[in-house]
Amino acid sequence: MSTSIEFQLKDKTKVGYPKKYKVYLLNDDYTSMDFVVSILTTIFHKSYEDAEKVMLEIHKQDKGLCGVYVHEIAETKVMQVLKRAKEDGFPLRAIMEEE
Ligand code: TYC
Repeated sequence: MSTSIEFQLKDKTKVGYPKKYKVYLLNDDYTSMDFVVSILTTIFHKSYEDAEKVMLEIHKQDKGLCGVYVHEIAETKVMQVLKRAKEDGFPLRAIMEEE
């Protein structure tokens, strides 16, 4: 018995690669450099040295790439940054852009 549900499921199957999203941190005048480094080591799993480099790049260029992820993970990273920033009283912002 060939059922229409079978065809519906097949038609909805996604093929190919999922879209990727770049997550950036943005510069501001109030967030401490140490806090940004701690965000980069804990949420984005950078080494201390890489975290310092990215933090300084953001400080000088106004924005810096922290990582590239599928949509759900990128969204989670942005939310984690905003939550930690709020808890610590910093205005740090994170954004995501389709790659
Ligand atoms: N500009 C901040 C300062 O001078 C440091 C900073 C770096 C803030 C990166 C945000 O995403 C940022 N304290």
